[in-house]
Amino acid sequence: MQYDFRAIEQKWQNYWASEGTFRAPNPGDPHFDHEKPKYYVLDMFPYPSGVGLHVGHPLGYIATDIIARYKRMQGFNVLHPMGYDAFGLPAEQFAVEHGVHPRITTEKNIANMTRQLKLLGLSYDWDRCISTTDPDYYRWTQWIFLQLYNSWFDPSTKKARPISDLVKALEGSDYYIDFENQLVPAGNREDLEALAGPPDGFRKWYELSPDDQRTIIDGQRLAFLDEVPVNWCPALGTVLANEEVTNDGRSERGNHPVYQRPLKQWMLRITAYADRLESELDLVDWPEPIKLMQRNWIGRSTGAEVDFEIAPSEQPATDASTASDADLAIITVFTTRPDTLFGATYMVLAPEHPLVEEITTPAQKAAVDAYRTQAAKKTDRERQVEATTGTKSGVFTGAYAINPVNDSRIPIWIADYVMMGYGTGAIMAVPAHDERDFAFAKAFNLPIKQVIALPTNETSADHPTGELTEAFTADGININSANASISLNGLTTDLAKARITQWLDAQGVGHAKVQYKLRDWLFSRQRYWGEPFPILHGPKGEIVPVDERDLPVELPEMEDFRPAASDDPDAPPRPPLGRAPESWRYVVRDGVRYERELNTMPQWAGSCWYYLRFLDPKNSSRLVGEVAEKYWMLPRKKDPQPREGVDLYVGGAEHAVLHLLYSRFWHKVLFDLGHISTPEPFGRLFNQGYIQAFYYEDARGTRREASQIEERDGKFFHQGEEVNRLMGKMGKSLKNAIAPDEIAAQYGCDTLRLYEMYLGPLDQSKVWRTQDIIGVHRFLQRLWRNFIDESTSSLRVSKGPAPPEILRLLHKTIKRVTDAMNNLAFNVAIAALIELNNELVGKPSVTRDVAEPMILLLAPLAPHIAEELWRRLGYEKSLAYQPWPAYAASMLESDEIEYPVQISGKVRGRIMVSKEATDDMIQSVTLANPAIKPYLDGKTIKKFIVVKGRMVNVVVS
Ligand code: ANZ
Repeated sequence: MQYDFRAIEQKWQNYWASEGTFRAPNPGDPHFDHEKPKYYVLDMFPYPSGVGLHVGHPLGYIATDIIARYKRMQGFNVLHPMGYDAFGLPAEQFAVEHGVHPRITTEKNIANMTRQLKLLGLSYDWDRCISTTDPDYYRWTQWIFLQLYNSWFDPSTKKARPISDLVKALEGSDYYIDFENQLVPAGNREDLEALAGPPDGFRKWYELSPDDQRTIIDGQRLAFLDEVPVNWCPALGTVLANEEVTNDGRSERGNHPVYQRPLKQWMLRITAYADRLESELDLVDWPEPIKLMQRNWIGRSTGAEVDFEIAPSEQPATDASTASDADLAIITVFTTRPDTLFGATYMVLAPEHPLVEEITTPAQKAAVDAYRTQAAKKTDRERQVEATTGTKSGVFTGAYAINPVNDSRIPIWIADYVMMGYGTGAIMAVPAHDERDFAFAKAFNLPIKQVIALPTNETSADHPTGELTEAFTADGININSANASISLNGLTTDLAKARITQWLDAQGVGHAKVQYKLRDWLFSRQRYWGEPFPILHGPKGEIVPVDERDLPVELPEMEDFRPAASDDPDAPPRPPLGRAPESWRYVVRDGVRYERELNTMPQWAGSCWYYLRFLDPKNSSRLVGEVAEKYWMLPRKKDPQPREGVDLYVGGAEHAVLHLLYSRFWHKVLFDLGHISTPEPFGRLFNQGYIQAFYYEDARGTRREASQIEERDGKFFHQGEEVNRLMGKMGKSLKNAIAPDEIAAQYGCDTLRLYEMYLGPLDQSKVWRTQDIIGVHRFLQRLWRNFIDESTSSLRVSKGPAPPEILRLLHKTIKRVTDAMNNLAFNVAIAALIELNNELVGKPSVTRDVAEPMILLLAPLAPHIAEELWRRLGYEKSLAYQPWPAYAASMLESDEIEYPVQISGKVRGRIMVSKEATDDMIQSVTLANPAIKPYLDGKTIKKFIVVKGRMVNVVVS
C-alpha cells in the first residue's frame, strides 16, 4: 500500500477529536497531573476574515503546534488554545457591503477558519475556543472596563488602586486641590502651612461643591471622558487612531479624508503606566527590536521645564490699572537641552496653545487667526511629516517673552511644527543647535546664537564659531553661556544640563522633567460591531457605571447598523447605536431615565486579555479562576529558567506596539488590583517571518490574480496581456494568496507543515514556491517505504539491534533534533531527519531500536504519518504523550575534532577536521575558513603550529 496521506490524515484527525487527545485539564479537573510542569504556548489569535486563511497564516501556528507536541512528549502539561478576535471594522464593513448582520458573517467566517485550522492537524484544545464577540466573553471585557473606571493611579506607589481609596484619602484631607484641579499630596501640607497657609487657589476637599468633587474624582480615573482632538473620518462615520491614518491625512481603510476635531471620548490613562511599561520590559524575554519599538513608542525623554515670562508690551502703560508684572502670563516649555538656554532666541507655541489668544497683539490678530484656521485642517501625522521634511510655516504673535537666563526679549511665534499634544505645547527655539529651529530661523530671518562648540582641542576650520551653515546638534562644550550668577562656559553637555537645571530650580523658574511620547488611549469608536460600554448617562450629564451584576450589556439587535457617513466634516458623529430600539437605549433607575453610552470599544479591547480567558474559559463568576491563573501563569521555583506569564507567544512583528502595549497595560492594572498574579503577560515572545510570493502587475500597475498567470518563454501573461513579475508578502492585497486547503488536498497537511518549516529559519521571511513542495513530499514517501513494504503492506521493521554506525547516526540525530526544537530551528530538525532517512534507504529492513525513536522525533513535525507508523509498530495509544527520545552522549563520538585557531595570540575561529588529518591538511582547512581568512589576508605567516588534538596557532606579521 502506498503512502495514502488522505486516509491517514483523516483517520488521525478523527481519532484526536474523538479521544480528546489534546484536552488540557486544569488543576482540579479529572486526569490533571500535579507532578507535571506546565507550558503555555500561544498564537496571536486571528481575525476571522471572509476570505479565510492563506498559506502565510499558518507559519506561526505550525511552529507553535510543533512546540506544543514536543513539550507534551517532554512531560509538560501543555496549554495550547485558539480563538477569534472577531469584533472590528472589517467584519462590520463586510457585513455592510453584503447586507448581512455582522454576527452571521462572523459566525460563518469562524466556522470556515476553524475548518481550515483543523485541516492542518493543529493540536489545539478546541474546548477552550473563545471568540471576543461571545457575550460570555465580552461580559468580562466590560467588567475590566469597570475596573479601569473604578481605579486611579497612585503616583506614590506607582500602582492602580480602587478609586474608593482616593475618596477616603481626600475626605481625610490628605490632599490639597490646586487651581488646576490637581492633587497636592498632604506630605507637603506642613511646608504649605509654614508659608502661612496654602497658596491662593489651593482648596481643601470639604470646601468643594459636590459637582467639583465629582469632577476631581473623574479626573483621576483610569477610564475617563475627555474632549480631545481626534481624527474624525466623516465618510466612515468614525474616529480613527493615529495608526489608522496615512501620512497624507486619509483613512488607511478606504482612503477617505480625515479631519482633526475636538470630540468627547472615552480615554484610558495608559500614560500613568509609561514608566512601568518601559522599565518592566526588562522582565521579559522578547526580541530586542520589539523592545526597542516599545521604548521608542513610549518615548521617554529627560530634560527640564522652563518658565518664560511674557514681556510687558512695548508701549508704556497709559492706564494706571495696567496689569502688574505678577499678573503676566507665563509660558512653560519642555526641553531636552536646557544647556542651550542661553541660545534661545525666540519661542514657538503650537497654534492651538491656549495662551495664543491672550498674547497676540491687535496688529497680528488677523494673520494669527488665519494661520490657526489653516493648521486646524491638518492631522497631527501630516504636521509631523512636514516638520521633518522641511516646509516651514509660522506667524509672529507680536508678543515677546523674557529669557530667564539673560533677560533678553525674544519674539513669540506660532508654528505647526510644534505639537499641542507633546510636552507643554510650547518650545524655546535654539536655532544654532536644533535643525527644525535652524530652518525656521533661516526662513524668517530670526537671530541664531551659538552656545555649544566642539572641545577646543577638536575645534578646527570645519567648526568655526563664526556663522553656522547648519545646526550643530551634537554634544560639546558650552560657550557664550554666563550671567552674573551662573556660568556654563567650558562645561560638557551633561554637566551643563545638570548645572542649569539646578540653577533654574533654585530660581524657581524651572525643574527637571521626564516626558513621554505615549498618549492616553482613545477608546471610543462610533461603530456597531464592538463591545458596548457598561456606562449610563444621566439627564444632568452624570455618569453611572452599570452594575457588575447586570453585565453583559449585550449589543442590541438592529436592522440597520450602518455608521452615519457624511461628506460634511462638521456633521456631528452619530454612532449606529443611536438608532438602537428605545428599550435598549434607555434605562430607568429610581425614576430617573438614563441613556446608554452609544459608542463601542475598539477592536483592541477584546485582544487585550484573551490569553487570560483561555486559562479558564467557562468560568461564570470570575474572568479567570485563581487556581487556574496561578498554575498556568506562574513558573515553578524549580524551573531552570523561571519566567512569568505565557511561556511562548508567537505572532507577527506588526503587533509590536499596539496590541502588545495595550495588553501589558491592562495586565498591569489587573495585577495591581490583585486579580492576577504576574506583572507581565507574555514571558517569551517570538516573531515569525512572512511568507512571500510572486505577484503580477500589468503596464498600468493593476495587480492581477497570481493563479491566472501563464508563463511562456520566461515571460508572464494575464489573459494574453504581458505582466511584470514582482515579489511581496503573500496576501489579498497583492492577489498572490494560496489557500492551505488546496495544498493539503493535493499533498497532505504533513507535507504542507514540513514544507513551511523547511523553507528556512522561522523568524525570517521566505519565498513560497508551490513547485518545491514535491521535495518534502518525496521525503515522506521514502520514509513510508523504509517502514512499509508497499507491495505487501507489511512492516519492514526487524528486531535489531542496528549496526553501530546507524545507531551512532540515530543518536546524533536525536541530539540535533532536540537542540533544533529548543531553538525553534525546525528547518534544521527536518534536515537531520532527512539525512537519517536517506541512510535507511535500500537497507533490507529498519531495526526497531532505530524505528521507534525516529518516529517519535518526526511526530511533532509530521504528526499524522508518525501516529500511523506508531500504530503499525503495534502501539494502541496515540504517541502524543510518549516520552521524547534521549540520546547517549557516548554514542556521539565522532571521528572529527574541533580546533580553536589562534592568530597572534587571539582565538579568531574554529575548524572541524578528521582526527586523522595531517598538519598540512589542517593548515589548508584553516586557510580556507571564511571566518579566519580576513585575519590572514595581506599578512605573512611566520609560523603555523598544530598542537595535536588541542589547538592551532598561527603567528603572522
Ligand atoms: C530646546 C532645544 C534645543 C531642543 C536644542 C532640542 C535641541 P524629544 O527628544 O522628542 O523629547 N519640543 C518640545 N516640545 C515640543 C512640541 N510640543 N512640539 C515640537 N517640538 C517640541 O524632543 C524634545 C525637544 O523637542 C525639546 O527640546 C524641544 O526642543 C522640542 F538644541 O528645546 B528642544
